[in-house]
Amino acid sequence: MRLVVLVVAVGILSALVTIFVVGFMLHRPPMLNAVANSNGEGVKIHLEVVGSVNSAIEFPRPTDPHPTWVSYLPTTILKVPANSLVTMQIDQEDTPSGLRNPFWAQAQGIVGGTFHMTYFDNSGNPQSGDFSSLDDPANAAHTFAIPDLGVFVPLEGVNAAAPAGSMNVITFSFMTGKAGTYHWQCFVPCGSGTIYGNGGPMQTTGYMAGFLVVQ
Ligand SMILES: [Cu+2]
Repeated sequence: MRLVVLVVAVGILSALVTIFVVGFMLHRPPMLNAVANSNGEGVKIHLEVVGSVNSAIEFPRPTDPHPTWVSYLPTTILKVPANSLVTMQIDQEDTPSGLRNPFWAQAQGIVGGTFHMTYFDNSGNPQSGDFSSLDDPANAAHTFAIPDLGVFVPLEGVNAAAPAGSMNVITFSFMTGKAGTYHWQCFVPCGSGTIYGNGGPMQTTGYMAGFLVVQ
């Protein structure tokens, strides 16, 4: 009798572990295909960055298992063509967390060396310009970085003086090379409530990390 109970219990446990592991391994966020850029040059990807998934304006994910996590939206699996110009538009709505390493405040690996940004100054007035870095690394909310392609772009946090619901719009371009799958991620430790801010959304594909699928 004891042996039967033991065998059944072990069977149930291993089935649960298998379901968990397979489910974890098979879970992949959806893939976003780049679209032809309206200016006729290369392709374009449009993303939104939110302080919590449930505050999304442009790309809501109502069934997300982590509605309070910081995230790129709608997804972080991005498909782009090889040897092509890719233009990114990132609508950044989160407030600053600050860079632990000020080095990442410098943009790298983008066409022309600068990104265009519309933002709000300390008086809450809208401004825009082209920048090669953030004036103050403490103003970074997130970064868009593809280390294997040498692409690093700091994303300025929305100024506290900006009207509610404001976003900074950051656009920049980079070139893809040969086909492959390249990891990309945020370098601001923005996973609040986790150890040193590096857990949760920082470690989970679909939030602050993803893949650039170059084909
Ligand atoms: Cu981040």
